[in-house]
Amino acid sequence: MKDATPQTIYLSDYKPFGYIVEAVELTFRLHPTQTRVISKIKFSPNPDAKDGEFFLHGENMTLISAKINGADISPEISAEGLRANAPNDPFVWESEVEISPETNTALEGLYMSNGMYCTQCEAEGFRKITYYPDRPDVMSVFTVRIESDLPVLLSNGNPVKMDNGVAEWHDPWPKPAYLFALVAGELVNYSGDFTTMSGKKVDLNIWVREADLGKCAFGLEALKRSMKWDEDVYGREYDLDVFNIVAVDDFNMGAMENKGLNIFNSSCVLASPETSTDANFERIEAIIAHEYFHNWTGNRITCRDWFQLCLKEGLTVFRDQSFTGDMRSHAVKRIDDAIMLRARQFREDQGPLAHPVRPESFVEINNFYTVTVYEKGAEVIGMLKRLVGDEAYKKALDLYFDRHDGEAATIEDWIKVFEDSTGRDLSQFKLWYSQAGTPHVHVSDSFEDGTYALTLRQVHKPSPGQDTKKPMVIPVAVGLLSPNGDEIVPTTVLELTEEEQTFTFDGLGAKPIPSVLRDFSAPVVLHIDQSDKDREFLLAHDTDAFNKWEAGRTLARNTLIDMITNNAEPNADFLAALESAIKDESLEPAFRALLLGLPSVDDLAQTLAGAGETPDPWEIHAERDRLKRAIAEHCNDTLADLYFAHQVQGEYSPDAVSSGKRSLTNAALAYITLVDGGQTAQRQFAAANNMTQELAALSALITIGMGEEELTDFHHRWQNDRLVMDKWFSLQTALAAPEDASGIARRLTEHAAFDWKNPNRFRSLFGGLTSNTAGFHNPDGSGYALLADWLIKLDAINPQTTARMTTAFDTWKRYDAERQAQMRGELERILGTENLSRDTYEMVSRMLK
Ligand code: 0A1
Ligand code: ZN
Repeated sequence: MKDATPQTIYLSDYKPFGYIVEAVELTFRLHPTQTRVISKIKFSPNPDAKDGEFFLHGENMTLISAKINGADISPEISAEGLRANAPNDPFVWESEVEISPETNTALEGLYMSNGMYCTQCEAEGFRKITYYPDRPDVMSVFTVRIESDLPVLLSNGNPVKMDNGVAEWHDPWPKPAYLFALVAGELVNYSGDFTTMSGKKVDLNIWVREADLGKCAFGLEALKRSMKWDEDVYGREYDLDVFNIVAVDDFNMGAMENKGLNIFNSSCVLASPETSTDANFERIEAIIAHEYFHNWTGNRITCRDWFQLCLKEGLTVFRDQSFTGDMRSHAVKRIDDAIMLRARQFREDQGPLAHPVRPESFVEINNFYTVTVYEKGAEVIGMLKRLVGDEAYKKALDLYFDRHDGEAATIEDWIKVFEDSTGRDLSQFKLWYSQAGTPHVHVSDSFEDGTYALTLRQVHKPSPGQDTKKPMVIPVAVGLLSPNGDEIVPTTVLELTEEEQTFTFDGLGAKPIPSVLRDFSAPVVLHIDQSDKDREFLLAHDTDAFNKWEAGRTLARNTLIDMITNNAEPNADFLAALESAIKDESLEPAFRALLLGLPSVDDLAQTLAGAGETPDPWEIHAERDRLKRAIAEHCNDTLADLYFAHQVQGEYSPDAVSSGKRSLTNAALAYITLVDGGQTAQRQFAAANNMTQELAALSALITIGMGEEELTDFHHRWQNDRLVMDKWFSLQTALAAPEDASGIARRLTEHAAFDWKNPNRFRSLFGGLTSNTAGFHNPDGSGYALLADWLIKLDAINPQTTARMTTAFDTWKRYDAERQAQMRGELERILGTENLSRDTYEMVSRMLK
């Protein structure tokens, strides 16, 4: 193994660092292979620490000199850092190290991307820049000097000096090293400003290469909307003179919230109508908001240790979701989030990688930036808010900011704030942070003498390392409808705290139709025996948008499962109910587009596996296709009407209303294409003046095995635009027919534009393939083998992205013996690779356990 023997780190072993860092001064002499980093750090003994050992993290660097209080020392150096004898009084540490950004392909620490210097320090990248106590509970004030001939030199905080070849930055807010950032390059800025609620003007910049200047306007406006929203909704004001965003082409994740200097994967900030889809615009707005919101939830209040990651991520995701809901549509956003959570987080919870929202141990922290920590972490905040109510939530947050500003906090601190401000005992609620797995809630009901009784029972399945679990607090939002469609009991939150509980509603004239788990009030799997008739009723009458959609989705899922397991015909009542719902002009178009979506192949495989069956992705794919065709034929005229009636005319705008209409017409187009031989899609492709229309048409064509000419044309027009070319790669692997997908993917790896070292390009090709569930699970094993070959190759240069992409195999135990054997074989082959990274080692060995 390349890394030292993997060591497991435990939450229970937390100990504060022996020293306080009073101030940090860093000088960077930039050079592609011989960058010098000179540090001067004031330390003083930490009175709260028992252990006074002076250990500084440091990896992949050459120590040139080290001094304590001006005297040269010779510290003991290992692969992880250095140890020295330090005084028991305040002292000054000075060191000079040499690092090589150009050969840093892991994209952690200081590295180069297309001639530009940039950094990524979360979680533990700062230790690749200089010797330092690289842990989030060590916070300090940083002053940074950058020496380079490059024209733009950026770091955190406010600019102090900008002379020829030298820039100085000072960040007055104490921060952990993971929030440090530096950027240097030939960049230009798209700028604007924002006046904060106390009247302070902040300069805003998005730094890009000249060719991308035309793709910054939307991001800047999104930033201003985020700043305003955080003031209006959370009372949080920005706290520096400048806010800089930089777009970087080579980046392992989406973006990073470095104090005052957010660094973005260019795919998450650059946008233009010609090159970006509506979905891209919405995502960019959300990520800009997310990173900006971290300024308070993450930066001003950070995490004591990495086990507390959900403290900043769960809360910040919850905040960005609320923001998107406010900017666009709450109903549509909630449904989108639930689809995503079920597809990815429920999948994680069901498999060998399941872990609590706050894990208790890890080998490589980068492997825990997961949907569980982020998205389930956000669900936990949403449940807390639902349980205490909006007012109490606001009060608790004010207290959180007051009490913990400037601190590195824990989940215990977070819970305490709610307990202190509401007087509620939240010890049982806290189980959401420690128990892994998706709870199941079973519902039964009865009606007698005007009293309706709902019985809820919670069931918890074992997950790795957790065989038995305790009952949790589950907020189940419920409404009751009378048989004539009136809502007789508006949304009420039932608090399920015991294994089984019955809730009653008195004085009812007839047995109501229950609408349970409204707004997806808890991240659980709901089991409720409702007839198709009741679901059709809810699809037509439910006042809760989520459950209205859910009723349609369950009907679709039920008919699909029946088609898969019993070779049944598509349910005619479902087709009729769907048709009347999508015709309903009182429903927003984006919502109707969601009604037209079907559960994915992976989702259906998850459902079948959950019911103890062995799913066959090819069969699921075929039956899903059959249902799609049945919908297309049954709703033929309605789909055509919708397609023409909701076309957006005039100049493109990514606003919620226009993009909602496009999502409806494009959902219709996908069905229309199944029956019209591709004519409508070809026409749309030829006429498109924006990427949303262009890509939707192209996708519809590829799905029916056409689009060859259009793909060539697309390539020809967009070959010089990296982000659009990513779409070109992913479309082909994601939409290929099951039997063709791995062959197409393999051929694309030979394409001249397949720059595999660029994470976006690698992800677009292979992420496309693995999202194509049937294509990836080709029974001949070719999808598995291809992915494993490339993961082994990528691991040698970029462990982080490799490790994340191994999760494509995390469902291996779901499938038939042959597929299982093939996947296990590939996992074992990866694990047996010489010099495998710690990241990939941990992921693969967890999957094989
Ligand atoms: N904190 C960032 C995400 C992020 C995490 C890790 C990274 O490198 C390992 C990079 C970015 C966020 O939540 O947006
Ligand atoms: Zn985040």
